[in-house]
Amino acid sequence: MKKTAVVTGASSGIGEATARRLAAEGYDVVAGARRRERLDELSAKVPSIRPVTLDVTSQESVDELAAELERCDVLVNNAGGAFGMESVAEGRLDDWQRMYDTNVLGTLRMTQALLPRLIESGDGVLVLLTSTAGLVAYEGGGGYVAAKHAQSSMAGTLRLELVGQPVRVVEIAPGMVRSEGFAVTRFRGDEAAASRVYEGVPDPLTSDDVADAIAWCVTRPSHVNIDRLVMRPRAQAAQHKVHRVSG
Ligand code: 8X3
Repeated sequence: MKKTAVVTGASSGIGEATARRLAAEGYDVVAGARRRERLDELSAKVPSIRPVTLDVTSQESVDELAAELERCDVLVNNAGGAFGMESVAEGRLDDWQRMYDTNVLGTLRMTQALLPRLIESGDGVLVLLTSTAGLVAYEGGGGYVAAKHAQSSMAGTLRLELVGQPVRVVEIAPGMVRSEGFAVTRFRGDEAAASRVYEGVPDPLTSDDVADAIAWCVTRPSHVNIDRLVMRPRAQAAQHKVHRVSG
């Protein structure tokens, strides 16, 4: 029987790329997201991807998905994102709440709901998509930096708590990824501000690069746990050290 991978936030960007890649690796993929029509398009192109309407901020929605799953070998907690670039002093409470609810509590809801299935599989892999924002702070990072640090520490805690169980806990922490939507959402729809993030940067990472890393981690032999994989484009040596070429 084919293994099943569940990917959240699978309607675009890293989630969509991961769903496609895991399908290519031979998994039955359950692709969850709120934007159902995009998932339906994806599934029409890749039949081993099953679309499921999912809102990780809703316990009911998460429970519904868990109830109809026959098995789960891999869970990729990808849903999340950044809202706003204000300083902490100017940060909006509702943005911080939303970032916490999607990135942190979304991962918690999905993990709690599917952990029994991952254990049952006898060789489960739990993937948490964090960010380099989960490792260092930066100005304007605000609630995103806070949420990603929380998610990153959740990965560490889970690994300790699950030792002895047949589940690996893998944290993927990408730096600059030019993925559909991420920066636009962060800048509240301001496309110009969003594209300045990547201006002059030769080859930021792509969603496919991150999907490739996820696929590599989950397809290692079952005794090999990649605790944390930090990845950046060659042009980004550190959060603040980005090489840009002009015009
Ligand atoms: C996104 C990377 O540098 O914008 O997760 O925080 S960064």
